[in-house]
This record gives sequence, structure tokens and C-alpha cells, in this order.
Amino acid sequence: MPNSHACRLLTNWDAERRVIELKLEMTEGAPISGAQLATTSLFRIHPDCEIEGATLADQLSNYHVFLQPKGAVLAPGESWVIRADRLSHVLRHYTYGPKSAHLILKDGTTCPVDVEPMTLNGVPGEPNWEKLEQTALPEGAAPISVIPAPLDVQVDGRRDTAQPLVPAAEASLTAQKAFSAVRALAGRLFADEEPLFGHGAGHVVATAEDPGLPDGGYEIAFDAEGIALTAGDEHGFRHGFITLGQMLRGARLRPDEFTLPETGIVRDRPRFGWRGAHLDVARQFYVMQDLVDFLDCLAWNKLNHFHMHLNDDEAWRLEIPGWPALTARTAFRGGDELLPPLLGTPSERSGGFYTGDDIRALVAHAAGLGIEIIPEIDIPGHCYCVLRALPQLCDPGENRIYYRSVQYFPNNALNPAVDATWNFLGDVFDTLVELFPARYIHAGADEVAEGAWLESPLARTLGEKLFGKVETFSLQSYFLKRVQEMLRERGRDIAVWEEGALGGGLEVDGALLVAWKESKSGRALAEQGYRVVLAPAEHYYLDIARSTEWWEPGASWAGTVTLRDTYDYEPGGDWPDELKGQLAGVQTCLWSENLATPGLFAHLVYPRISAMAETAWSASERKDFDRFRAIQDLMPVSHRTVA
Ligand code: TNX
Repeated sequence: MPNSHACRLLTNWDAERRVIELKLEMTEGAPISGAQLATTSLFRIHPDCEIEGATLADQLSNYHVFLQPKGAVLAPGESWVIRADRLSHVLRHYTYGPKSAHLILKDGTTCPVDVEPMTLNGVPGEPNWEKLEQTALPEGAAPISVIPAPLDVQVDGRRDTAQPLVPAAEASLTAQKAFSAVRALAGRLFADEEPLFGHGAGHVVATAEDPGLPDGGYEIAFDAEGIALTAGDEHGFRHGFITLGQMLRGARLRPDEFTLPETGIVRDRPRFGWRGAHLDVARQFYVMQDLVDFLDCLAWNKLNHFHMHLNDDEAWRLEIPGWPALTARTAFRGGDELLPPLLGTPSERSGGFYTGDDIRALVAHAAGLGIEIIPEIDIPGHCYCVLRALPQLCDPGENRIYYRSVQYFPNNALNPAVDATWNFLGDVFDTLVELFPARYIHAGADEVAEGAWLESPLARTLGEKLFGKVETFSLQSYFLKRVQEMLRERGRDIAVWEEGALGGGLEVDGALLVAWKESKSGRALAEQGYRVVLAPAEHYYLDIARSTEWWEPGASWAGTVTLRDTYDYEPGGDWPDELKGQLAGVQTCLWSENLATPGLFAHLVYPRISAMAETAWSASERKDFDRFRAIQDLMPVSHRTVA
């Protein structure tokens, strides 16, 4: 009978010997033989590794299928032990271990396996998702609970906090629009609290427009007559209302420390125009509500760019009219789909994609909060699933696996010498341009494997013709320039990850590069003339673990990212003044390899995202870690729910 086995998988990493041990314990069911154990994880066993206790029947990136040794039988009360000593990297956190597993029985039926978090050197433990302890507001700090810190605050006294903030009857349409958006936002974020905003009785906020104020800037004056908010545009009004809402909420929840002031003034404006957050919706699928909740949190942090990473080797999430096979075959993994489960997804089919209507709704929601969505289609690399789903995009002469990406996907780059690539991309860009109004379309360009295209006869001919040589990064530059041109024809500019500058790069005009490798790489890009967004992994990658602790979740390739590492980073601090105009701003990145487990999202994102938001918005002289640390737990948190 299928599925009648109860099994659990225990994994241990022996750090000294660098050996991983997987132990499948069977508690119930008929004895099995000739079975296969399939696991998803974040390590890879080296193809030349001699595995003890199994043979490797299949592997795709971090998905492994182990075959039970010939003649071996696993019966209840017994374990099947597998050991391997050559892995892709040293394992530093429990999150590198198996994330999901299942058995494939001899008759082809599958049976789920419970997975325990991987231990270190046999020592039991628990994942650490602890919240930071609340700290007290430092002596001398202004008594207002506002993150990011406003530019200039001189306030005194306190107002009663029982009443909500209400708009004055004569508010302009612009001010009313901003008020309604912030009222609804606060209502969603703090649904189980007393409303911060209302109509009728309350603290009346008079509004006035002053086009002389900087974009997004505002002033709030408090006096005996009431509260007056002045702004130059809708963004400014929205920011001002958010500040007022944060003040009132802090004063209600921590009345000994925070006030809604009686008198004084707050003058404020953003430091950078690009205050962003990236989210990888490819490695894991996020349901619409999770995205809406995330956007709401971004808005409360006064962030204004949402960089949406829509595809990767593991999935493509955007419906493209005319290409139904694309989402049909790549947006779901497991079951009978093209791709096996990866990164914690179960053996059964799971996943999802966004329709045009979904995106329209999301873009509208974001726009109401002053957030622009930058769609990213990651090309030419990171396209394993695209090439599997659309084999007509492959060069038929490229007939063996001869390169792999860092994540170990075979032959995963779209080919610039295949005509069908350009028909496909034309339709992709038409769709993006129709759905997303943002100036920039992000075209990826990261991590194309050295050696890509070198065994494609079509690409070789193209390389010879264009450059008299065949070389991956000159072909990549050709590819990206052609994409840049296609986007220009559609009235948009190109954004790419920093590798977009390789092999001759893009035309500087209109191109925006997101620097992620090290903080100093951004400066080199600016020197080449590019406009730059800084997202250095060692400060702004939210998927990197917060400490070296084994039980702290996350990745470790960029070291650790403490709250302080995020907070203290000074973007452009080492740039000469003449380059500073090219610094568009900053953003966090959240790659989703580790986010299969609900609960992890909040732990990794918050409050580090607010630490970045303070740098994105506040003048550097206003930054004060102790003040930030004391207020951060008043900031809202969103989650990833598993569909
Ligand atoms: C590098 S950052 C990547 C991603 C991974 C990430 C994990 C970048 C442009 N590429 O494909 O998900 O590291 O931290």
C-alpha cells in the first residue's frame, strides 16, 4: 500500500571532517528495498564524491535522489545512513540542510518524509528566530517614534492620544488622497488596534501645499491651534501623514517615552530618490496577499521602489500572452512537472504564477502607496527552466552539458544567436511594458557562467562575425545592448545587476546598475559613467544570516549581516563628490532559497529592512543606532504564508 510508511530524516554536519550524514529512520510500514530518497537542500554533493550508503540516481542543483544499495532492506525501527564528504561548500547554518524529502518506492509511488533541522557535530538544538529585545530611548533623543529619523525635529509637550488624526475639511484633493491612502494603510497594518486616522472628532491636521518643498518632503507644525502639514506633492503629504501616524502610535503604546507633540516643528525630506527592496518571487512563490502585506510594510518605512525578481532557474512567475507553455511548465515544481521539487517545496506539485490582472492589481496597490514596481526578468543566465520549457530557444547544435551556473544548473543561458530568443523576448518586453509603468525594466545579467555559449555553433559564428573571437562576456554585452535597444524602442530604460558592465557592458546612457558584490564595486561602475543603486550583500542582503550561530537561519557566502552592519553602512561614503550625482540610492535584496519555512521571512526581513530604510531616507548626521534600536520594534512585520 503506498504512503503507509512513516519516516523521518535526521541530518548532521560534522564540521571537522566535513562530512554530511543523512539518516532516514523508519518508524512504521512494510520493509522497503530498491527505494530512492529524494531531498531538497542548499548544498550539493560533488559529482566525483564517493557516497557511502547510496548511489546518486539523480541531481539537479540542490535536489538529490539517492538509491538504496542493492539488496538493502529498511524495516521499521531501522535507519538508512548516507554519508558524503565532498560538498559544494562548507555548511555554516542549519538552513543549508535538507528542507524537504520524500521516498520514491520501487513501484514509483512516493511517500512524504518528515525533515528535522540539520544538527552540527551531533549537538541537538532549535532554530533561533528570537526577536530583538526592546531597548529604551537614549537620553536626549527627540521623544517621537519615527523611523526613518526625520531631518529636523524640535518639539515639546504632549497631546492627548485617545483621539485619531483627522483631515481638515478644506484639504486639497492631493492631501485628501494621501490621507485616505495612509488611513487605509494603517488600518491594514494595525487592524487590531485603535484606528490612528479617522474622520469627525480628532486631532485636526490642516494641510497646505508649498511647491517650494523638495520632492517627497514635508513640514509639520504643532501649536495651540492644532497640527499643520505642508508638502509639495502627494508623496510629501503621504510621508507627513505616516510620520504623524507613527508618532501617535508610539505615544499610545509607549507613553512614557513617546509623544504626539503639543508644540514645535518637524522638517523632513528624503536623502535618496531610490529607496528600494528586492524580493525573489521565483525560488519560492508568494501569494498576492503576502506581496500586498510586504508593500504595506515598505510604505510605512517610506520606501518607494519594489524590485520584483520574476524568474530564475527554478521558476518563471509571470504569465506571457502567446507563451502558455512557459508558466504551465515552469511555475510549478514537483508532481509530474518538468522540474522536481527544489528549495523546500514538497514532492507534490506546488507553486504559482501571476496573471496580468494580478500584476495590474499589485501595481495599483503599490502606486497608491507611492511605490514603483521594477520588474526583473533575469536573462540571459538563470534561465534553466525557460530553456527546458521552450526547447526551441536552444541551439540544436549545442548537444551536451558543458557549463553549469554557480547554483549548478546545466546550460542555463538564453542564446543571443538563436532567432527565437528575440521573438520570445519581444513578447516578454511587450508584456512588461504593458503591465509595469516604471521607467526601468530590470534585465538581470547576473552570474552568466564563464564558458556559456562556447559550444553553440550558432553563437560561435555570431562571436566570430562580431568580434573575431568567441568569448562569453562579449556575447553577453552584445545580448544586453540588444535588450537595451528593445527597451528603448518601448520607451523604457534598462536596469541590470553589476555584471551588466562586463565584456564591454551596456551603453551608459540611461542604464542603471545594481551593485551587489561588495560596497566598493558600485564606485567602479559610477566611474564608468553608470547610474548606480547600491545593494552590497555584506550589508543589505536579507538572506544572509544575522550571526555565525549554527541555529541562526540564512546563507553565509557574504559573511554575516548584523543589524548594525546594515545600519552603519554609509552609501557612497568613499565616492568622490563628482560621482555622487550618479548614486540613485540603495536597496535591500531578499533571495528566497531559504524561505520555504513560514516564519523565516519575518525574522530575516525585519528589522534589518528598517535599518536600510533609515539610511535611504535620513541624512547621515541624523542616524543614531541606539535611537533606531529603541524604536524598531514599533515597525510592522509581514510574513510569507505557504500556499
Ligand atoms: C547571488 S545577487 C545571486 C542570486 C542568489 C543570491 C543568494 C545576485 C544578482 N545573484 O542568484 O539567490 O546570491 O544570496
